[in-house]
Amino acid sequence: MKLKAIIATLAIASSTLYAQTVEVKDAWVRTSVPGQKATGAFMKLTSKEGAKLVGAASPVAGVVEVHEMKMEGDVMKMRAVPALDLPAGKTVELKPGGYHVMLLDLKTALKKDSTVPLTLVFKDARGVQSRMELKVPVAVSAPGAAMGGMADHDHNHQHMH
Ligand SMILES: [Cu+2]
Repeated sequence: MKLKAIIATLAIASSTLYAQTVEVKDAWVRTSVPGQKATGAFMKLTSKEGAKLVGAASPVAGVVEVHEMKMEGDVMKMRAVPALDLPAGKTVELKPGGYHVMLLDLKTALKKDSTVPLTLVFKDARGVQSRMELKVPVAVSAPGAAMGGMADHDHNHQHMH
């Protein structure tokens, strides 16, 4: 399975020369403890032209998926989605409790203040794939977030702008 993922990555490497039209802001990965198998990566994505986030990869995780989280009745459920729509000019927020990039089969504990390499794979309206390489900071909760994660309420809903 890992080999398959590597081959898929190589297959699209040739399209990395296309201009990036997606802006990534406020990316962070949640810390994990030794033995923990999964964590999430969160960020704000703004695509100049319509695009889709169709995949992701990281050397610290065996499997990386784009997930959606939502309430079904009283139960919070998450599931993998094949693609996340990025409408032109609209900022799509990946955050705890919503869309996120799920890092599964973690190979190491992710420590606060370290960084994690993360590759995002986008597909534009013409179906052309492009990759973006990121170094994402590891944090306990969203850096400077106006809205904390589900368990973090130390910011009293201050709106800075
Ligand atoms: Cu998930």
